[in-house]
Amino acid sequence: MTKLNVGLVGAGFMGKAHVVAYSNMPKFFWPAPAVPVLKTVCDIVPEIAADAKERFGFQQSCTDWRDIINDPDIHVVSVCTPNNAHEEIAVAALKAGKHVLCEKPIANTRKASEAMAAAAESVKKDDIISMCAYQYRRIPAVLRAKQIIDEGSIGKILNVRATYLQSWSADPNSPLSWRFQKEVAGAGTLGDIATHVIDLSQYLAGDIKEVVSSLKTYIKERPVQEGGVDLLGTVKLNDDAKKEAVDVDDETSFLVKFESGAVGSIEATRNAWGRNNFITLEVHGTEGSIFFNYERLNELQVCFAKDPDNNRGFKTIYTGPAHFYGEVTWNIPGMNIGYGELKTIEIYEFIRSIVEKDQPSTRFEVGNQVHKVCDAVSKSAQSENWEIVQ
Ligand code: SOE
Repeated sequence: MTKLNVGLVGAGFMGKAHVVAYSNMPKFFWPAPAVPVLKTVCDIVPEIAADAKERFGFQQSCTDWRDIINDPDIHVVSVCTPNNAHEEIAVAALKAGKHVLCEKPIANTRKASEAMAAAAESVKKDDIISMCAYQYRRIPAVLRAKQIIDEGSIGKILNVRATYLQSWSADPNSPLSWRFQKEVAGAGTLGDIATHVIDLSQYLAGDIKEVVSSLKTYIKERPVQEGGVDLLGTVKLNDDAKKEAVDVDDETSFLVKFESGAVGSIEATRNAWGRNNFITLEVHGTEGSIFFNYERLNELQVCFAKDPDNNRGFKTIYTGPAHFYGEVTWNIPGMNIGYGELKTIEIYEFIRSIVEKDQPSTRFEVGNQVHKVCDAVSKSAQSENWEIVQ
């Protein structure tokens, strides 16, 4: 069986998610399209790199990502660094003939996202694969929703309401990690989480053509933590800790018009107490509606207009063996999948794309399209007008 050697850059939270998925993929998907081999892990912090080698079972570790790019035995690169490093690493990896899975958002600036999409385009002829980690597209319930829409069962889409609400930064004493620094993160909730629901909305309803938005920063400064590790609000610092300014948004909200004529709204915040990973999608069509909530990941709600008045309402489809990836994950209804299985499905699609020479649906060009929407959102927050996505 073909083996593909993996180089992982960035051994934090997302690095762990990629490793779990590379390791588990052949256990679910067998025979696997190819078997990933954990070859090199890189982190700029030497102790984290060394620790990740032991913990995750890599053959070696390094602190300079160029060692991965220059290694001719590495076939696949996962980019799990803070956002400002994506472009340099991903472009170098593609140019070196490696397949790249890059965490979202694709990049911090339009210039960088265009450069990444161009680099991916230039190596397409050599069957080099680029992929942006928009893993929520792989949720079986979301795939079923897409199928229901494409079959025409809810008619023409009129409206899409999408939210991505979390609470991990709602406490003012949650430390100032790189996610609150524009230079490193590019944006706050807009890049970090709104991008997921922009991608999902476009996946279900087609491209967004215009937006009018508002960006808010509620907590203007936060305590500075030691070290660069992103604790995602799991640690709270004392009131008397040294504080520094936050220069990104805590909340993004915008109205959208789709190319198709549908309209909708997107909201994202990490300051919503009580909401944890509250990704919701509600789509209203001329013949019915669908509703999805990540906090109930294995369920999809559907309502069909054709049902009799006295019997019409949302019903719950419980995803399992009869749905996408259901037979290879857990083949008893109700056993359910979670974040780990989702990342595993994403890695399967990445490796399958490489082996079948089939560019994935979330290739860099699609990441760049999401970035164009973010640009229009930022522009509109300044101009307070509708802005065209271009
Ligand atoms: C933090 O908000 C975060 O880790 C995001 O960066 C991810 O993209 C999201 O899927 C989970 O939350």
